Amino acid sequence: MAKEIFVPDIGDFKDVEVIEVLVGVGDTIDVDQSLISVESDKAAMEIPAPEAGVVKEMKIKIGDHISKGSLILLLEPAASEASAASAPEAAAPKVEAAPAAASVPAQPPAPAKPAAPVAAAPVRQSPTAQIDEAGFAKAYASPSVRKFARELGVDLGKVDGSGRKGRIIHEDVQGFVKRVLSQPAAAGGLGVAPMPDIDFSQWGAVESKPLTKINKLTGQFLHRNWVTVPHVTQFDESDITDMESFRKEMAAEYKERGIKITPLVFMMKAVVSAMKQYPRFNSSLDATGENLIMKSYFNIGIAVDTPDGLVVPVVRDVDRKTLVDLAVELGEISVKARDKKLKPGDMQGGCLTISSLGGIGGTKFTPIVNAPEVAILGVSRAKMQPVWNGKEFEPRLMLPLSLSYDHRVIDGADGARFTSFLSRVLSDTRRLLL
Ligand code: CAO
Repeated sequence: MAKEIFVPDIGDFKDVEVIEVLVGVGDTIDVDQSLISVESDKAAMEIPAPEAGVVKEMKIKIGDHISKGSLILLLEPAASEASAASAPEAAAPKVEAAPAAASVPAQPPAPAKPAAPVAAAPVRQSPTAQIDEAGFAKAYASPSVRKFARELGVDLGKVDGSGRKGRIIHEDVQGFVKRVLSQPAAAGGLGVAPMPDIDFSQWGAVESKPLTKINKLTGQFLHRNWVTVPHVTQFDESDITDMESFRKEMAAEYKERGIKITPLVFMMKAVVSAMKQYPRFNSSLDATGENLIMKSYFNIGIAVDTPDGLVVPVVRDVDRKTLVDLAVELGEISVKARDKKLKPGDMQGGCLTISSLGGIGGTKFTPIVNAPEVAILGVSRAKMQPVWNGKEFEPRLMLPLSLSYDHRVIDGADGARFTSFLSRVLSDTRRLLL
């Protein structure tokens, strides 16, 4: 038999307007589920179901005015409650089920703190921005809408209300989520305006040249790394005067054997030495972004400029090779790269990349991290500079270093420690023996 569900004791609220009907005929409802929202001049509140069951008939509609004792609906009690329904007290509205616990004042102007049950609702991962609690509290919405918004992670302060007097209703929250999800940012893009399609020939003669396969591939990786890795670039310099005089001696010796010894091989060794000192530079974030994979091998990628674009072959086990071994290998991979003979495997497994523009020029630059590596060392052209030795200026050969790193993995202090260490090793290559 259907049971009449009345408005319980709702305190000072009398003749208040029904602003939302939250259930309909045929709905199966739980005990304490909100049935209707009412609103007075001062606040809004929800009336919860005193028991579970199926709604048989609605007795009120939006716009009606109700007070304690008004009939809300007819309910067919759930099986477990059916027998208890015959008890006289079960038929009467339960005052202890008063809406106080489920109620949240929701008038628009007064900033109110959401009631505990709402504030405690889990905030799920959502495509929306973080919730501004002050704006959320001020939003003009009923408790059930607030709860709904919390569940979806929607910041009510950003939602426009289409209800009476600008009240935010369920449909407004749903519409907001749909709009956010349909924006490119939610799909992993950046939500930036597309580049306009411009006819450049309107200003003069032009020629369209297709990008090479390497240009396109490199472009994709560089773009991904540029937008997904939070970069910091640490600049430093190293006094390589002594290293250069030693290198020149060696270079003259090995030139007859067809081996070219450039500053790069010293840098490869010095970088490995710094990676051993600061192991986070020899790591990668795993796909979840929650674990660091620490590596015990030392493979260094070398950026090589070719007529078709930039490639990064990898020199393996640099820690186990001599300067001469590295010079030979560097010569070989440079030729392979420029002759397009590199295989995909030759460009995999790198731990940290060196991009040396020292043979070309420039003072410093900001290289892009070759993710999933976490750092890249940019090297510019060494230059004679006056350096103060405590008594006088001395001409010293100074090498500019630019270390870009992934700030999710490496802190600024470690970035500076790494380049300082590198600088010391290059200034005194005897340290490579330690
Ligand atoms: N300061 C001063 N001189 C330097 C130097 C430096 N930092 N680095 C190299 N040199 C000198 C070398 O000693 C050499 O001089 P000599 O011919 O008198 O011996 C000359 O510059 C040319 O060196 P190199 O470029 O042929 O050799 P390398 O070992 O320094 O570099 C390679 C090899 C493959 C890295 C280089 O040829 C190359 O392709 N560099 C470009 C990398 C690049 O494009 N990076 C950018 C990536 S982001 O777009």
